[in-house]
Amino acid sequence: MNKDLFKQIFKLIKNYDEIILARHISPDPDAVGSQLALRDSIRLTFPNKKVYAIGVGVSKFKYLGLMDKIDTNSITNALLIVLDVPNYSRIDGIEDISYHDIIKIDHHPKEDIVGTVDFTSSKYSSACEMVAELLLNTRLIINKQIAEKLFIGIVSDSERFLFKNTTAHTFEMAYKLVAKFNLDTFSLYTSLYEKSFNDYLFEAYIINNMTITKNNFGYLVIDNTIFDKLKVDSASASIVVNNFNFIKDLLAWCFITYDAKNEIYKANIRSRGPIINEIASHYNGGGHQYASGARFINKEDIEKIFNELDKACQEYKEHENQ
Ligand SMILES: [Mn+2]
Repeated sequence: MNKDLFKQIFKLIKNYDEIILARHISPDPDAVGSQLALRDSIRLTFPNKKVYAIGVGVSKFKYLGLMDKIDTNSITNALLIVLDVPNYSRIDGIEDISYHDIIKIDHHPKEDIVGTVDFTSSKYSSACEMVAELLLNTRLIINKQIAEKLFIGIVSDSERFLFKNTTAHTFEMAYKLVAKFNLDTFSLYTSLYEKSFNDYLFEAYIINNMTITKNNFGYLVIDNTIFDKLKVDSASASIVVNNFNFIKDLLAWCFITYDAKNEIYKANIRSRGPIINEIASHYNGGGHQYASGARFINKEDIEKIFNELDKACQEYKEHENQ
């Protein structure tokens, strides 16, 4: 356990009167859950501090709580806590914030953010698993609502404990949150997983249109008209990509959407074997070894990224067969 590190984190939080918590753009339940759980815990533990969660609010995660609106000019000497994000370019909303120290809490491979106190480790399934460990081992207070946010983040980022990032420690944190705070897991799963029938039709569209190569790489450039037709959010692609994890015929898969407003292609990539974040990094992306994303402007890059991923599947299979 990271006793010394936790002491340092607690001390730094204690020393600041203004604290800003931030996480990555295009947030997921782990990003929002870890950000708001830690915010609420600091507020409970230190009622006199000014503590704010920044970044764009997402209506589908309203059940986790709301972001704060702040007057950035009033912030003069803040501590910045960044969660679930390894690089400055992907932090949501800190452009106008001046801060002194940084606490970083993240489970992605290390990139350019280095915290004054740095809790970075890819051994954790989620930022929420890290915050749970922090809160359970310091004087930072947890209540039931905070425990719920952390549980949701852990469940979401480990895909219900199915992903390779799930460890005994992941289960231990989930167990402690559920047991200590008597969490109603069924209702939490409903908030997290309830979908419309059209969301399933969107999944069916992907199944019906995906191409699978002889190397077991699956790919699809999603036709934008499908989003209007089914009235689903284009961000759905980044959620449904997780649902293809136990298909025997797939080793890795990539779905591309085109964001017409920002004139950018977005790739969602998952893998059950080949390491993909290295490839994603060639296309202005990154993430985890088996779960990555990329964003690029040139249409020609679609074929290039597909080819690289297909080749990674081929190499993986050759290696497996040796
Ligand atoms: Mn995460």
